[in-house]
Amino acid sequence: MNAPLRVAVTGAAGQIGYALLFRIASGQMFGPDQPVILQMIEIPVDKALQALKGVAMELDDCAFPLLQGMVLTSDPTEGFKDVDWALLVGSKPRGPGMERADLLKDNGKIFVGQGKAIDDHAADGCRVAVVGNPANTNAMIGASQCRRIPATNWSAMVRLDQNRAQSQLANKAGVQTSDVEDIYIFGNHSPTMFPAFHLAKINNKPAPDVIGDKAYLEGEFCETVGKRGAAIIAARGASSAASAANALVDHVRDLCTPGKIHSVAVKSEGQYGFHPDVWAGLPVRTTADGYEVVEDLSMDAFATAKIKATNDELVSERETVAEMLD
Ligand code: NAX
Repeated sequence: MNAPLRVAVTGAAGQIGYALLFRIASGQMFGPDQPVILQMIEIPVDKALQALKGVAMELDDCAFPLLQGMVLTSDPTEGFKDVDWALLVGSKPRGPGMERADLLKDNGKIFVGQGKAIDDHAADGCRVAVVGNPANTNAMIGASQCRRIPATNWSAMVRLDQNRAQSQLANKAGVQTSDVEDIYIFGNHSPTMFPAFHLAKINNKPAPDVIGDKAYLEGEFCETVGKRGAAIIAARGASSAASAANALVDHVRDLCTPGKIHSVAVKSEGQYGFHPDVWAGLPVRTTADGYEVVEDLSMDAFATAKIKATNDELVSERETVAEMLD
């Protein structure tokens, strides 16, 4: 058996937390030989901490062989102490009538504090995955606070969008999801994202040839993937939780599996025309010690225009939170 990994999860009593923690503790994120210690962080409010206690009781009741310890806390210093992975799920939801700029700023403050706490207390080499929205910009803010933990150790999740796009293409083509490959998300985790269908393969053939409906791919497909979160809320009366937790399992597992190519929001270095300082969904190849962005994939006029639109949104988010960037 390996030494246990310490894994911090913020927002641990929330709905994604509830769908996530059991999968980490059962070995689905880090593998069947990797024990874990869960360091679960919630806000210092009785209701949240009480709910967190209940989640910990249920984790106990699963008697997971890989779960070697739990920390329940509202103190980021304690929560991030010595962690190898920090999964930043918790954030403030958008309230009725709240402006997007206010949401960006309110959440930005959370990620300033968490970025500093991670830099001060996490293990050397700690890796960070941000789920809490606006995820790309929150990752940018958190990473900007760090001096010890490099920005390349930070990522934000666009994997749910990749999984949604893969499933939509499979449904449209009447094939299994495993028949669909090379579908990647470019840009923001928001309706402006670009699911790059022109690169996808269905049973090793170009997806546009198999689907044979350009208007669908450029219109309904992109819109369905981009607005799937809102459609889930309309249907379920609550936002995506199990699918988001599942996507985070995929995101982290693939970031730990050299050779995997998958969609991750990372700090842009100007690839594909993204502003060099925004955090954009890009196809990355996991390497032995991190990742490299897959470059030089072909972009046609439609793809270039979609990337410009999502880049413009990321640049404007960056401008809104500029004073929080260290
Ligand atoms: P919930 O409201 O169910 O849970 C969030 C939890 O975070 C709450 O228990 C809250 O007390 C806690 N929290 C808030 N601020 C915190 C802080 N500073 N430190 C620790 N805990 C804190 O939301 P849930 O449905 O779990 O969603 C969590 C976040 O994921 C939201 O921001 C949501 O928008 C985002 N999502 C991101 C997705 C992505 O693909 N990147 C998809 C799913 C999801 O919408």
